[in-house]
Amino acid sequence: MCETCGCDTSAEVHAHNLQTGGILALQSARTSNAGTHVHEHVRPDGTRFVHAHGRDGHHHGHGDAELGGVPAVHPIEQRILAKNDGLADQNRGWLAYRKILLLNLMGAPGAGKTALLERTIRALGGVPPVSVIEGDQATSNDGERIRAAGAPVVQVNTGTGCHLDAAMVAGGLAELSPARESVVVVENVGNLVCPALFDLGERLRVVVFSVTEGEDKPLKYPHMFRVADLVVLNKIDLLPHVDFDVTRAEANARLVNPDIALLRLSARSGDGLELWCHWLRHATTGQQALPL
Ligand SMILES: Nc1nc2c(ncn2[C@@H]2O[C@H](COP(=O)(O)OP(=O)(O)OP(=O)(O)O)[C@@H](O)[C@H]2O)c(=O)[nH]1
Ligand SMILES: [Mg+2]
Repeated sequence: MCETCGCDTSAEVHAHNLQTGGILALQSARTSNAGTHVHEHVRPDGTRFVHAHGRDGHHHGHGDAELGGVPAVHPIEQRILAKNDGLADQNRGWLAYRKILLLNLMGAPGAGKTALLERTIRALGGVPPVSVIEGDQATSNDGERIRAAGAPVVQVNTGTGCHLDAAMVAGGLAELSPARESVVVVENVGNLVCPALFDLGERLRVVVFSVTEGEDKPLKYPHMFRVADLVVLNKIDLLPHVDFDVTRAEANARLVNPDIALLRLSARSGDGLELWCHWLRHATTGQQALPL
């Protein structure tokens, strides 16, 4: 059992590299040896080999005011989170050395995370290059959608786990080998609770929140909105058909996080996509996130 969130992480976590067809078993932050990644590869021809390596990234300061709002946790949970944070710092160092922007894309199941990514990959047209670590409990459906949109992707299946952690992302990064000065987006498992607790080593956190979810979600799941840099309010094409007060939803988000940036968008119609791509491109310059 994962004492942090109640999900069962004793199940095997698998990564599927959709470029090579390789499948490997990953460890979670709970079970991994800090700084060492041991996993089994299955080559496209079906042969297997076990592979272990350390990370060469230097340590970075956490600078993580975002986690200041973590609710009081049990000592075992604290140990899991502390171990995860150490691995996240290693990811951060590895990424900083290569000037890679890691973005953690979170949100409820069906909010439109993959739809947003598909459109983003097509709109950016490779400038900057984007690759994706896809998190889902099961299936490579989203990974296949990302591949069809034109980006390299590793699909991580968490089994019964309800979030990605820093060890899984480290395994995904090792498998992806992203280019220097590129963007890696982690689409986290659809969930408004646990992903907010686990630092992956990302520089930016974005919550996709759709107009079919109800305006009160920032109040009911405040931690997710507290740790986010940006809320993408998605599916605005549906506004004429749903009972959703955009102004109230945005006020609720600002109530829990006065500094949060907000962007209205439709991954269906493309409204707001240009501004989102501009925000993303600006983020790759390493400057402070654009206020929206
Ligand atoms: N009308 C409308 N539908 C959308 C929009 N964005 C996504 N959808 C639809 O919403 C459904 C869920 O979209 P996904 O992109 O799979 O959502 P997700 O957040 O990736 O879902 P999980 O990965 O399961 O957590 C699909 O049927 C999409 O076509 C939008 O802007 N407008
Ligand atoms: Mg998805």
